[in-house]
Amino acid sequence: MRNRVFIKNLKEHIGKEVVLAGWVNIRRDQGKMVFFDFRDMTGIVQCVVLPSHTEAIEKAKEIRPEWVLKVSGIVNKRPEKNINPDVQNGDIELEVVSIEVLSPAHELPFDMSLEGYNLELTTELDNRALVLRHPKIQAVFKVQETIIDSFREFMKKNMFFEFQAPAITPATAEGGAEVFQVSYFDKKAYLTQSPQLYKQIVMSAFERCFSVNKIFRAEPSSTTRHLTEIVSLDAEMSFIDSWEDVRDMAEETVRFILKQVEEKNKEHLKILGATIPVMIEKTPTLSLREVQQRIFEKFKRDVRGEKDTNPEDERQICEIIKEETGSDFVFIYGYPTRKKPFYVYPNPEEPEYNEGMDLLCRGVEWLSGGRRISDYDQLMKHVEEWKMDPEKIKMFLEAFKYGVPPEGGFAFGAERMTMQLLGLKNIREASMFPRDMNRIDERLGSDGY
Ligand code: AMO
Repeated sequence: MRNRVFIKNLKEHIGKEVVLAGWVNIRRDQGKMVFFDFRDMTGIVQCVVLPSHTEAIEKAKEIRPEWVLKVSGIVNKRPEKNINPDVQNGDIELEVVSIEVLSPAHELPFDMSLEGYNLELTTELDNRALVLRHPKIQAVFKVQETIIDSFREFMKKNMFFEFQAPAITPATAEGGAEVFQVSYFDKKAYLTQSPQLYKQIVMSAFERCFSVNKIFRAEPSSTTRHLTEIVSLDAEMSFIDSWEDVRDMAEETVRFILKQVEEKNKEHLKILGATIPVMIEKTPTLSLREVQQRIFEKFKRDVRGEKDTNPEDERQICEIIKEETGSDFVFIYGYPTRKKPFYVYPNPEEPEYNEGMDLLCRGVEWLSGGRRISDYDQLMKHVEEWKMDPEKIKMFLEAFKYGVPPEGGFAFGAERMTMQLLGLKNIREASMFPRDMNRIDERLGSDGY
């Protein structure tokens, strides 16, 4: 649309006539005048229609929330007594000269105003197409956009090479049964659980690599922290001295992301009432056994000897660390070697424990990673012990046959990060079109075409 002015730039046009295009938020009739709040992707402005503009006032009396309009009007400073310093454009208003209706809207099924909006999650997700217009919902995804952008930015700053990981794979990288099989001509194939094996191959050629990709987990349970389709932020780096180099890179990645969100999403954090998690200078790092001991001492709950943490452990260790250090984050390392995938590096001094790690934030796991086995013979030994068929991962093994430096990497789930950073109660709130056991957008099926 030629001549269109964006609402955020209105102040540059005081005293002049401009053309705006957008949606009606709310309309208020006051005697002979009509007021309405008008929004586009850049903000909101109050419009006032005076009775002297006879055609415009006729139209203004018809318009309803979500009608799409093209509006011409003069940008005026508001009289002193009408200034509202708490809202965008609170010191100006648009005196409407003419209104063109581009698209009327049906009556809304629920209150979409900032204050009145209060939907159950299920209703919210069932009405995603409309609800996406609400500023609180938009704020979540604007923050998520910053998280993903900043991950990419930080990786590139640190010379990681971005590659595109395949979504259809013949192997199940993380093992286990949580995979979706796809019907792929006459072959067996799966939706990728993780780009793990590919990122290690790419690292062996490019030293450092990362990918932003979809991963799929056929999680049979319906929890507040699991989705079946996830945006995974994956990184892999070589020439490490120890798994701690990987941990430090992960920590600096998070620090950068938090800083970017804090700077770029001030308004979004405010509207959601969210506070950025606290990352202290050095994030506390505990072994799994230390974590279990600390939980035992503090809560008298004995999980010592368990092979992994459960959600209760994760909540409790975060509570302990927060109380002691102020940190909302904690790294846990040293899991039982046989409980993790074959590629994880065993601690040479204590091979029954590995150099794998997780990062928890506010009681929930954000990231997994660690050092990997880079020695071909050791890898082959694990392949055998894990009872894997070397023929089936030949392409992966090939990379390691020809010289690979000590290496490691990590992966974050973008939705988990968004959820914990914003203090959302359910991971579905952090996914625009969430997929879980019960939800797959039936209302978008194309079978009926
Ligand atoms: P892992 O399986 O722990 O590790 O996954 C890494 C991160 O992805 C996110 N995540 C999930 N988020 C929502 N719903 C799920 N069902 C789900 N599953 C995983 C979490 C988790 O921390 N290959 C390793 C990573 C590596 O070692 O580099 C892996 O996939 O935030």
